[in-house]
Amino acid sequence: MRKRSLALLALLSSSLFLAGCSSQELRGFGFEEGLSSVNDASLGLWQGAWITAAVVGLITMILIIWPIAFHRKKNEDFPKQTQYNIPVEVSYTVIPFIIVAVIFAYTARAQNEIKEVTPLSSQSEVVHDITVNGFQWSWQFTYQEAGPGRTVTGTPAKPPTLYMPVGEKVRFKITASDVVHGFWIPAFMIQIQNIPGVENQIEFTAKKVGTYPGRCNILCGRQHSQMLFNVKVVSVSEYKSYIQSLQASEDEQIQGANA
Ligand SMILES: [Cu+2]
Repeated sequence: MRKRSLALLALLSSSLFLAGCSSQELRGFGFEEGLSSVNDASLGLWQGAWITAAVVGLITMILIIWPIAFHRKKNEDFPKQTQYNIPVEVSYTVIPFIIVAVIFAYTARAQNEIKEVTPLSSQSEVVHDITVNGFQWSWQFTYQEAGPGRTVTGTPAKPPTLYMPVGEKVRFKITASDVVHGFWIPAFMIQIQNIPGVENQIEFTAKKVGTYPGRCNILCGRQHSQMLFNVKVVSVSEYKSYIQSLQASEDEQIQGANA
């Protein structure tokens, strides 16, 4: 028995090791802390939900294993039959209700924080505007600061790069040309649907310089898996010079790979 549990432990730890999880990712259950404002709002909820699930799972497992181990058939006597146990029935109704209510409250709080968008009229803080349009089979990024027509368009062969200034808010307008797509930056814990004829909005701040993969996460057709892009979080001055390079560009339609 002890050998088996040791083997199980070795298997578990090696699988975590092989999965390439850093200690920080392990703590964040697969996500790194402090990468974006959305990630700040969601990570606690994500960790809390997993811990709750683990505790509930453990208690359930004990409740199953305990009677199997200690209340096996002992003799041929017909066991005592019990009907209705009001305290047990009340507790298994009330406890899950409390768990769901607590998770719901934290979810609603995080969601309100994530959905908050600075009004267009607000002059008090720097907010950049980028439109993200999904189409079969890539992405178009339009930076309002670069002026009209300066759209970066990707292709499956040349996935586009989305530039974001570190530490400054970006207000995204999310649209689609044909079918529903899903703008997804896994590391930032962000997912919002691109819906034809609808303009969704999300605003967030990237907090750490680096390059992060982006994907489409709504099955949108044959080449859905090729709808990739990169998010490049750069310093504010680098972002400005990128916008200037877009303005200086001769082409109306800028290929994603140039970006
Ligand atoms: Cu798509």
